[in-house]
Amino acid sequence: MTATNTNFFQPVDAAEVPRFAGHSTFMRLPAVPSAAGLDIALIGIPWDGGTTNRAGARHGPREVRNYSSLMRRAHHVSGIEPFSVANVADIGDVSVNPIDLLDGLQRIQAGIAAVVKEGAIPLSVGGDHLTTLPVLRAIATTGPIGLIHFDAHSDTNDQYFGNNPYTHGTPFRRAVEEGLLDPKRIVQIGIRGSVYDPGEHDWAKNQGIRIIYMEEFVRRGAHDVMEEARAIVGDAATYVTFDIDSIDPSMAPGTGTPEIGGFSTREAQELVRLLQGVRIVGADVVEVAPPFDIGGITAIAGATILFELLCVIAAQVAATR
Ligand SMILES: [Mn+2]
Repeated sequence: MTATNTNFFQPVDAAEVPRFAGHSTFMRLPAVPSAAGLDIALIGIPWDGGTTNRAGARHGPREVRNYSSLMRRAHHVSGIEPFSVANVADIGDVSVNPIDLLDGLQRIQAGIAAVVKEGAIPLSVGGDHLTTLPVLRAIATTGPIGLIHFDAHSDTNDQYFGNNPYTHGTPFRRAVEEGLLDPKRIVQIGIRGSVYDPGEHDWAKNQGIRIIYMEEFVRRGAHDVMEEARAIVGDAATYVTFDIDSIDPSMAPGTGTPEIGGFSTREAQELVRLLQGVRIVGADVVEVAPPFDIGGITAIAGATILFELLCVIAAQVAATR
């Protein structure tokens, strides 16, 4: 399955050029102008216009690029060499509009649609969680897809501040309403924290969305939970979204809406590795907010989860080539 191709883009080797030198790109890969010829396109979505509390995720892509210089060529557990079995590069950031929400959503959708059109799998870094909605609009063009969603919050609320339907607390409700996601193929893992109302998750549950609260994860463990998650999404097209606030704020404080009692970074890595076998058509890491980070630990977590996702998707590319 390791059909390696020496024409694929390769990261700068840290044994030749130190990590702190050179251009800052995802995984130290070349920056290319489009997704043409790529299997997996790494792309930034520097937009936090849907943030309801602490803003700053617009700065996420740049900091994740910076700390992704810590990633190396191969995964130490799976043995996957993502840059040898898949052609991967950094295609830059999508166009955004920080002062117009609806135009911002349209620009993000157009940016991801350009990736999909080239046949590449978009692996993006937000941005707040509302960015996942236009990404899904660009990907789920032929019918609803499945979703594996790591988060402290369900993000299935309806309206905020009056009649505003678009915030980072509403993307998955909108995506179900728009027919982008099949609610019976959605699983949310790590949900926790106080709620606006005891019935806050009733809408999601009534749609058939499976919510695995943090307390259930702690009881069952990663293997059992991910076995169920893989069964829920089955063999069909599935998106994976990783909100960095699913990780405990002691390990990922730089985020908009921190909730204690979260995953350790080690648990998060294990969960992502257990995605192996899921048919992933796109994935993201969202809500890294550098203004609230300390020593870059949240950006390191975001960059490492991005690498974990990349390795799982690259293995899938290699297996289906
Ligand atoms: Mn979220």
